[in-house]
Amino acid sequence: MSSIQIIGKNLEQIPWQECPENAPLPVWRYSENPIIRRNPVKGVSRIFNSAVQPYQGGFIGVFRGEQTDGIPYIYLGRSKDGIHWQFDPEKIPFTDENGKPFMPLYAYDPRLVRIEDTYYIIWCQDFWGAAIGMAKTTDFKTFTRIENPFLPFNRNAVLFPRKINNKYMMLSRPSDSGHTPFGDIFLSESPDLEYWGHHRHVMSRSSNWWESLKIGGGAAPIETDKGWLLIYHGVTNTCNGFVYSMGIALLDLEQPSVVKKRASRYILTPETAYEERGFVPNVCFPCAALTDAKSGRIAIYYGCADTYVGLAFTTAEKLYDYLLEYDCAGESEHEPGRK
Ligand code: BMA
Repeated sequence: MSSIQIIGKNLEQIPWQECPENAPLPVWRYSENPIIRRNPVKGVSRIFNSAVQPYQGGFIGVFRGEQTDGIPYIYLGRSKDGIHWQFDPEKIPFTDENGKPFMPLYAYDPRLVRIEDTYYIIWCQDFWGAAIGMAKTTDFKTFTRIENPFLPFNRNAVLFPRKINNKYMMLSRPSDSGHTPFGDIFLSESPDLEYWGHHRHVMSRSSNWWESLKIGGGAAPIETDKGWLLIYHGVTNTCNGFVYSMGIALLDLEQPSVVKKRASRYILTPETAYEERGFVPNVCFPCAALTDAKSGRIAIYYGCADTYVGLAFTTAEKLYDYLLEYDCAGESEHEPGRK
């Protein structure tokens, strides 16, 4: 067993189930999955690809709600235990910098990241094509948009939970406007969350079959004494369409475009009925992870088949052991990613 320490708060009430005996992978599913089922809110047929945070002794989250007219928006949900959720009946009422209503044409795959006392929501929206949208809140009542960080096309972004060398850091995956058949993870930094630059390449899709088409950030990186644990998604193509699995990498603490380790094997892949069957079959799409620094426990929230939300568990130690066992990071990945 290795030793790795999560750097962050304790979360005694983290949702948790012990690892089953002979678990084949370092991540195991909650036995009552999926935790959010079809038609969870009036006018919303499916909630998936969603993100949560501890809040006021319980949990709060931003949820991708596919409305019955097919348009995705972000809904707010609250929970006492992180498992049973109550949703607001209306989508999140974003405002612009002047307090006027701001509602993008669509909004999906939200991440929710806390930096100091502010919560940031990062999602995909229309900006003459798919691009990243952002907003902030401190009270989950007022949600103020921030300038779109990147040019189109980009459909997948997640912030780091603290500044690094005094800069905000964001991972994203530049793409095309459709069901992009390519994609690597890049890092951008900003002094103020408005102007982004110093772009660096972090990781490419690889020759490992499960991530050979494209990859993209998942949960906000988890800080540990060994580096940032990045739970991400990797996609492969088959004669029956894309398959989305979860992967794990370890990024350098001070220079996170440097990949220290990367596992050649997935940590979770669609294997259950609720992951294999749904609106888009064969999708495990991680968007958030709760952590308890004291125990090293990690609870992952992931979208299942673009239809449900699932919960899965692991520990920092299990992920790190797996990285040590299956590390495949190449020489070029140990470099900062600048050309
Ligand atoms: C990606 C995103 C995700 C979705 C996945 C599988 O391109 O659109 O929202 O979960 O495809 O359909």
